[in-house]
Amino acid sequence: MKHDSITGLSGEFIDLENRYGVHNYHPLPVVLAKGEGVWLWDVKGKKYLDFLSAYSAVNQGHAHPEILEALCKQAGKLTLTSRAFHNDQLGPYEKFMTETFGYDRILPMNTGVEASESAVKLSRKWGYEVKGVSENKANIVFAAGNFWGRSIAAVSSSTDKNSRNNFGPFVPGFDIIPYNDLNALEEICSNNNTVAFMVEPIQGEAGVIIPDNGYLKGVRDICTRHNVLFIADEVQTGLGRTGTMTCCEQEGVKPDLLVLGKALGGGVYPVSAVLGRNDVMELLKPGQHGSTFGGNPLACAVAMASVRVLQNEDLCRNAREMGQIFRMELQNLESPVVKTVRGAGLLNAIEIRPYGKNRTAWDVCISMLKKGLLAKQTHQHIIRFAPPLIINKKQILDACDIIKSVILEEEKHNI
Ligand code: IF1
Repeated sequence: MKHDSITGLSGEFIDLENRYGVHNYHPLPVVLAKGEGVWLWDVKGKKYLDFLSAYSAVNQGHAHPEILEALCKQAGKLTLTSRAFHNDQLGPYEKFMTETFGYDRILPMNTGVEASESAVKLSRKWGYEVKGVSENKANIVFAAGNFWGRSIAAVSSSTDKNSRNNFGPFVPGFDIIPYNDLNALEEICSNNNTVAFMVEPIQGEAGVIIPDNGYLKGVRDICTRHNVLFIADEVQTGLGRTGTMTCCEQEGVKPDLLVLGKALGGGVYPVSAVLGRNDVMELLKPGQHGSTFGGNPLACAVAMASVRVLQNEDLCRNAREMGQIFRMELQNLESPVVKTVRGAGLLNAIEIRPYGKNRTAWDVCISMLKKGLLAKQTHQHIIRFAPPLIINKKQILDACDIIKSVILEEEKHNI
């Protein structure tokens, strides 16, 4: 049975997903077939501006030629050896990454949740073997509203009921404090069993929540004073997304463990990593942690190309400049529909004021889709806008025109 989705597409692709796949997403009704740069095309050839970038995993743009070249060249040589043997890509990659980000060592993983969970494991081990916490008493602190993946450990620290419901029992030794609350952090870090605080410099899934100026500096100071590891989850904010290679550096702050993912794979391959200093990273001995695909030659080649593209094309600067234009354009739009416009670099969001006959961010996303722009709400009333960092001034202005026209139509018809 075929049905037409909102974009008039024959929906056999959607029907197949509905019949044979798990419905753990509610995608916008569009079936994509091609991507290049900031552009996506659906199965009927309609063109869209990509303002999600696969949740910041396509910072370099779709099908970047240099990343594809690295992928194809390495794929034709050697893709996967496992770490049972050495390979000729891992060492050069590890040197490149540790020098680029200023850390002693790197633990190569594949997805963001694996790297985040590896940081949790490293922190517990450090707590017992270096800080001297009694066995099984280590406590790791997270911020309310955090999102670091879908594993049992990740959802054990979640405050989102959808992420947690019916997945218990949960991992013990996790505590939650409010985001952007240094007093709460000070208090919980004075407990000697606290070994780490893992936090996003800007909370992505929570709706692009930006902490007060000085928050990250405060986190750094408190963690240093109480001998607690500061873990920055930069899976979404890192690699140019917020206008710098890491978001933390905007406050001149260096976390003890840096978690990267998403765009490290250049939009073509899952690559993630934990970077840290020797006294933490050297605690992992053979057989104590690992991954079939972690550090594979293909991932290393792709990740080096992905980071080099960010550097060579100065995409951090472009993210700062284009993000500034984006926020300026939308902030000038005095609309009863738009409550706030916020963001850093090209990680931005608008918060829709509840209005009209139960109109939500979903309706705005559908209207933008019809006008050729793809973005997705993170919660009922927040829409995240995260285009590839290669976007140019004309494209960002065209996108703003689409967003503004949709907002004005919502105003006219649905207030
Ligand atoms: C989904 C959210 C974004 C992340 C941060 C670790 C991870 C993520 C800060 C885990 C992953 C993804 C997961 C994806 C949608 C997307 C997402 F809406 F779920 F929360 F971006 F905000 N740290 N975020 O944002 O990385 O294991 O996925 O590689 O699960 O729906 P992963």
